[in-house]
Order: sequence, then C-alpha cells, then structure tokens
Amino acid sequence: MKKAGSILAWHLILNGAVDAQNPIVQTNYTADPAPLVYNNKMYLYTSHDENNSTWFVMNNWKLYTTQDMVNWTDHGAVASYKIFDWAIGDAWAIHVVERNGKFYLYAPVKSGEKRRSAIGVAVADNPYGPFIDPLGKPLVSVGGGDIDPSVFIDDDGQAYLYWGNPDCYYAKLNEDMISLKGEAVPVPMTDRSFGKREGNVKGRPTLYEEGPWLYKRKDVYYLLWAGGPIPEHIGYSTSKSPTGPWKYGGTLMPNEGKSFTNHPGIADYKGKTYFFYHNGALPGGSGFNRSVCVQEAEFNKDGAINPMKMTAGIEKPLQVLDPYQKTEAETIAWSEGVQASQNKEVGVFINVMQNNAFTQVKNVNLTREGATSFRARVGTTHNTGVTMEVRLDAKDGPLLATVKVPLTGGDDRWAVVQSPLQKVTGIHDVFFVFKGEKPGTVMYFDYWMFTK
Ligand code: FUB
Repeated sequence: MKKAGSILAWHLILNGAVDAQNPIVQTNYTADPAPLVYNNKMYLYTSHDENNSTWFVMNNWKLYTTQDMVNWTDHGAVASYKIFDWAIGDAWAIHVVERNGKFYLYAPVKSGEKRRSAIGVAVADNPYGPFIDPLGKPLVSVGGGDIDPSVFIDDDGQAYLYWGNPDCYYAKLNEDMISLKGEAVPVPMTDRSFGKREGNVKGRPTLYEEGPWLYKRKDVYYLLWAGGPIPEHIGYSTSKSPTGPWKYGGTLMPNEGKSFTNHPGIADYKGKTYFFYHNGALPGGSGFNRSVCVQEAEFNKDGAINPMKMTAGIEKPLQVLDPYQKTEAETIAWSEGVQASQNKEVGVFINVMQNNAFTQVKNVNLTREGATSFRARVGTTHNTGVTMEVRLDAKDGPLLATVKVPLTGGDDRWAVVQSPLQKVTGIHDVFFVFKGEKPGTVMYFDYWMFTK
C-alpha cells in the first residue's frame, strides 16, 4: 500500500514536464469528467477518487475551470453526497447543467433507505454552489442501476435525462428540471443500436455498459457511452431524435490507460469540440485512482466521430494569460510535487510537498512593458530558508525572481511578499519552483501577480 500523499511525488510519465497536459489535474485523483460551457468559460465537474483507494472511495465532487484549455483552476470540492439528507455515500459520476441562470447537479448517490444507488438533483444560483437538494428525496429510483445521470437540453427547450448500468434509461424533465415528465423509458438494447457483445454476455447483450452522454451536432444526436466487456472502451451511437432509435457508430476510444472504467463527456467551446475521459495515467493510478483528460474531437463529413487514442492533451492554448491580474496558485497547466488543499481562510491553495516541486502556467503574456516586481501570498511553518523561484519556460529556465517565504506558522496564516523581477518580454510559460527541505509541508502558495 502506498503512503497517503505519495501520489504527489510523481514524475512525469508522458512527454516531459513542459509539454504534457493530460491528465488535466495532477493534484488529486479525479474521474467521470462532466464539462459545462457557461459565459465563455469551460467548467469541468469531476468525481474525486480518494488517495490510495482500492475500491470506489468517493465522497465529493470537484470543479475545475479554464478559458484557454491548458491552464485549469481548481475550485475545490463544490458539493458532497451529504447535500442529500437521504444519502449515505458514493459520490459517483455527476452532471451539472445550466437553465435560466440556475445550475442543476444530477448525482447518483447511495440511498440510506434502499441501500443502493439513486439519482438526486441539487440546485445552485451559480456554478460554484452551494448546491441545495430541493426535493429531499431521489429524483430517480428505478432500481436498474441508477447511476451516471446526464442531461441534455434540446433546442426546443425539452430536457432529457439519460442514465443507467447495465440498462440504459431516459426520461423527459419538466421545465423546473427537478421533476420527470412521464415515466422512465428503457432504451432498447439491440445490436443495431449498441453493437453486439461477444462471448459471455451476462445480462448485457450489447456493448453498452454505462455512462450515457447525449450531445447534438448539426442535426445529429450522439449518445456516447462506456462499453464493455471490462476493461471499458468508449463507444457511440447516433440518431435523428434525442430518444432514438439509435444506430451503433463504433468505437470512439479503445481501452487503454490503466483504468478498467472510462467515462465520456463532450462539449463545444470556442469553435472546437472537446472530448473528456479518464484513465489511470498518474503515478499510483488505477481503476480506483483515476484522472480526467481532454483532447479535441474531430468529425467526418458524414457526421461520424474520428476514433481516437489517448494523447498528451491540448497543445495550443486558446488565449494568453494576463500576469498583471491576480492569478490563483491553483491555476496550473502542469505540476509535480504539489497538492491542492482548501480552507476557510483562503479557499483553495497549493501545498508544496517536496523540495524542487513546481507548478507551470502556460502562455503568459509578458509583452506589456513595465512589470518590475513579483507579488505572492505564501506561508510556511519552517524558518529554514524556504524560497520560491519564478522561472521562464522551464523549471530550470532563466530566473526572474526569488521570493523568501516567511515563517507564518500554518496554512491559516499568510504573508503577501514581493520581490524584484528581471525584465522580460514576450509570451512565455512561467514556472514556480519551490525550495525547502521539509517533505510534506514545505510551504503554502495562494496567489501571484506581476506588478509595476
Ligand atoms: O466513478 C464511479 C463509476 O465508475 C461511474 O459511475 C462509472 O461511469 C465509472 O466511471
């Protein structure tokens, strides 16, 4: 068994630190990606595999956001299964959608009364929560494997909820988004719709396993799903209607990546289509220690989605990052040796776990003249020369600034420190490299900015 926190001491297993982007999050294990585009920003809700799990140990859901698809900001846990009074655990795959300025979180959790999964809905006034259960009971409890809810709102305003493992169901939602319009409808499991499963089918006659995600492009409806047998791949089906009949479209992503599950999510953003999935690619990764990933999806002229293999992620940021605005330390393109933590004093912050740990922020716009100093909110519990270096383009790249981190005494006590900054211009990656000899609690880092 690995020690708690050992996931943070990993070294890169993809293309070398500066180029990799997948998995999107290196500071926690995350699974079941559920993207939401709202007000020109990509929100990514995930489930959260607790460190060193040997089963699905999942208690809360996390939120990450980006505007450039490479630097992701960690907003911490935005809800847990405890928002549902009737739930006793199992914060599995959620989906959050927006309607008329309200945010609806559909969640499978274990019902205390039924001792099995049921789907609840919780509502918030903004994407960050708090999410409140308006029903005080499950929205769906059919009993046929009520997990993996996903919601799609069609152009005519009708919302559809899909879910289920091993059966797939859909139901229409009323405009209030918290009640069903009519009954749950089982989706016919035919070879034509979901492909034929070979060998021992064990009550699963087609390739469909779980994780249905409904998406529309032009006039075609796509149902993406995780397919069996285990280890899972991602398959998809298409239809002219949001309720089928479905036509099997083939394998979208074959099984790979050290997780026996996979889980699709897809969203259009700034003229591109992004496909989200998960694997076990981080050190310590496995089917119960998963990580969310993203890459671009491409469509053929006939509407088929190009099959894809797992890649290192998005290479080209969609926009530059402005260093003259306060940026959270937990806005990261890539990191090693740091953990995201959260408290009531500063919200989410970075906890540095080892000497030479670093975070990388991509595509920082330094073309504007005049930055002469670097400012950051930091802290440490040590008085043994803890420093934070600001470097250009690599973790051993040109040194722009060195900040001495004062002894503050804990992650509830912080200091804003300032250091002179070397003159620099152009668009660069910025690396924060942390130096200190006390493994586990080197220092804390909350935000940074360049100033005149
Ligand atoms: O994360 C728990 C379960 O694993 C999800 O509900 C499935 O989709 C699979 O990813």
